[in-house]
Amino acid sequence: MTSLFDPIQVGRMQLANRVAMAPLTRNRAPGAMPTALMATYYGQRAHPQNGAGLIVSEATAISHQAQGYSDVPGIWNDEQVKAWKPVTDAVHAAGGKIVMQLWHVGRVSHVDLQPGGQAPVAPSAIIAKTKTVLIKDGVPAFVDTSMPRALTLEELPGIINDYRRAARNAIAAGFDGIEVHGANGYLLDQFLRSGSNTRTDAYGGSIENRARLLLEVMTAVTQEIGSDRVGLRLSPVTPANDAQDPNPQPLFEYVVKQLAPLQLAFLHIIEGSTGGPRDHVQGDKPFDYVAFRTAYRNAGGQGAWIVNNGYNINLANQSLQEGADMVAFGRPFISNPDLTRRLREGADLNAPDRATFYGGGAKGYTDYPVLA
Ligand code: 8OZ
Repeated sequence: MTSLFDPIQVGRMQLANRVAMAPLTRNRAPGAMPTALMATYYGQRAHPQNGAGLIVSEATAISHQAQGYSDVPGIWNDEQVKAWKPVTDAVHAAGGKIVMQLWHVGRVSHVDLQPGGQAPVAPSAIIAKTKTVLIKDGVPAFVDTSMPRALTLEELPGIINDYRRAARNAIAAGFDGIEVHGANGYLLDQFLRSGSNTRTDAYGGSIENRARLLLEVMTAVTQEIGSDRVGLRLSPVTPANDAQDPNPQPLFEYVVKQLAPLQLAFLHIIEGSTGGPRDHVQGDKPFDYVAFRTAYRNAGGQGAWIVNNGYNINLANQSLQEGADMVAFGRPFISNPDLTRRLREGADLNAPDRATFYGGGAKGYTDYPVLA
């Protein structure tokens, strides 16, 4: 029987165990620059026996326009590449592996965070009924997102190039690969779903058209750095950030069938509502995750199938027996740098302190205790 604690080859990466650390936004990168404290944080979670076999970095902006929250890191310039190097060095020194999550928030942003105070960009000029985080004088405040403007057809190649540059920069910064953020109601997910995409050109309307930008981005990044170190995160039914689609099953099955020939290193699936109920429904029937995975495998899709959202050890083991290859844990990794060891030994978990999730310093970040 496969266990969470068995090693696995994922694309180019040999991983010590099947526990992944999910991407976690922590807002501790002022000016979009990673810091030494971030190197400590990731290094603490990278031990091959005690920590994550694979760390997915916090969502990282591929351009200034891609930013939607205060103090999230970026990967669009050489200074950022240089500043990320101590993070990847700390993870590798500890014996771990780390991929960078590449992020464009689309409409989930605020004019205060955008270049020149302009409107955020989106598939269509439809405001997201959600909040973003602005940090003023060190205090996080949740504020409404700004009204976006629709991207023109002519602008889309530039967005694809921003992903391409970010993938190249991530490798230059020492990352073992990248994960494209296609989930949680951000730009690529906004294109996928009819609730946020009412375009009448080749990027809106039919499922094929709504999936086009995501597939073009995946093709570009795999050409840039090699498909054996590229993954993608999807969240077929999440309502996060006002993501809405009445018929997610054929949409997401189409997406993964089209991805199969790319031979990605992994797909990373958020089951249910991100950080919430696993049985969340969009449309008129529950999402069939077995049919979804089967559609990918039957189309020849290889690579690891990573599942996420609200897992505990029993659910994780059950999922591995049923065909998942790895399980990602988010919030438990915030408060338990040695989560893998605790799961293996059945030890108690430290509870995370919500007040320190977004913004701040070492408190609630690098100060959680490990087992003796
Ligand atoms: C929490 C707060 C801000 C951003 C996501 C990147 O949901 C996020 C995020 C989560 O994917």
